[in-house]
Amino acid sequence: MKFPTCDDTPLGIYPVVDRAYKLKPLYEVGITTAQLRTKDKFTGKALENEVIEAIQISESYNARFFLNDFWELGIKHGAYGIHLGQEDIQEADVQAILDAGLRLGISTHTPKEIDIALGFEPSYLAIGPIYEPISKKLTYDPVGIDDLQHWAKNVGYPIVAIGGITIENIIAVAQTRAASGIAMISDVLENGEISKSRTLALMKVFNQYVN
Ligand code: 3NM
Repeated sequence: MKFPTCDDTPLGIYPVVDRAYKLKPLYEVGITTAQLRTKDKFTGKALENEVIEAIQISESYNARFFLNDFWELGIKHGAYGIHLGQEDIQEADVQAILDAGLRLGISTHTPKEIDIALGFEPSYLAIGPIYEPISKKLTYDPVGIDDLQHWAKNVGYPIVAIGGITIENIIAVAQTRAASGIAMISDVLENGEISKSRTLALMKVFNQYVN
């Protein structure tokens, strides 16, 4: 098991959105990696249509599009990659994702979970929550900057930092240079919709430190 890499450039600011239509404004300002995480918002044909729309728009911008959870739909419609949490990874047919040539990202929150994730030789590993998450309650304590740096050093895979990252604290994360990608749900939004200016501000900090 060895998943493909995510190409040469850092993943960059990595927004996680709940609707496919939110991807276009992100790509328009130069976002190169994004994730659709609809959770239980859609089912059946509506979900599939959302996935198709997301993949089509991502392909037209040559963006690295990761689908959260729904690995079968991701394989069927040719997503760039699949992102799975710790429980999902145990239930998914990881071999099928690999055989289809998709990338795989895995969420981790502790050194033990990092070890488990490394067993899958993924394309990247997400570490979080760096700070208290804004949009999701987690049972895990925030990892913080020091542990992010420490854990990332021993991993040997691209890291995505996630959880509570905003324009106010992103400099501390970027300065570690530990992360190939910095992911967020909330801070690219304004009143629930994509804010291009907020996104650009985050990208500016990332590019200053990571590129
Ligand atoms: N996963 P916000 S934290 C989806 O630590 C997600 O695995 C996390 O949202 C993890 O940018 C998180 O609003 C929520 O804090 C990120």
